[in-house]
Amino acid sequence: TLSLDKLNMCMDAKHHKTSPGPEGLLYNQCAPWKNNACCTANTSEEAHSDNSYLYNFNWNHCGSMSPKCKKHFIQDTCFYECSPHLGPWIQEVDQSWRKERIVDVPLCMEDCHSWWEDCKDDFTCKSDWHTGWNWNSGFNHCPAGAKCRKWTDFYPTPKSMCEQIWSNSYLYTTHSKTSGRCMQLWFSGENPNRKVAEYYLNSAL
Ligand code: FOL
Repeated sequence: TLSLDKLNMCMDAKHHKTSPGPEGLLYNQCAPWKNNACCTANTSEEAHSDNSYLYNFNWNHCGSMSPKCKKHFIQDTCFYECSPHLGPWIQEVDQSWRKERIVDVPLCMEDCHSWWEDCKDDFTCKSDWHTGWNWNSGFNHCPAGAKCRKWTDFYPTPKSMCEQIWSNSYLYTTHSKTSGRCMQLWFSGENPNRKVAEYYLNSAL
């Protein structure tokens, strides 16, 4: 590939732009990425709606997801769709809906913990949300035999949730947001994740 800048690139996936750039306006929770993003304004808006056309994904597959929990899934969607600094963790995959994915992105402990804390009273029926759903209605529902149970039955710890939910997109770390050694889902101002990607790229992962 011509001029592959691992510190500033977009993965080849379902909705990502071919290369990162400014968007002017990104919606609500995706706004922090507006100066340099892999998502379009439309994608950023869709990231905030239930059963969005992005993946037709139904957050409410075990009753309605609490707003405080959903906020983290919206943030995860913004991070996944908009981040231009995931290069060190992009891998090719053989999937119908994307050619590349992220694997083992080191997530800051605070972001993983607050996500789990805000979701731990919700319900789900699966630990890996990437595969095995029933899509008969056009949206994902729990497959036969997968009963809705307490969040903590599937994810006893923040680590188990962050790593399993998107099949190892994330790696749990004990690094804090100030360390420069982990990626942040939640930030304001300049994107702190470029320096983190630079660190891991140079330390050869
Ligand atoms: N967030 C992060 N951080 N990493 C991700 O990889 C990620 N991926 C999604 C959303 N946020 C993410 C996309 N989510 C299906 C399910 C979930 C999904 C995308 C697609 C889906 O169609 N699953 C089918 C299998 C499809 C296949 O692999 O061929 C299923 O069996 O349920």
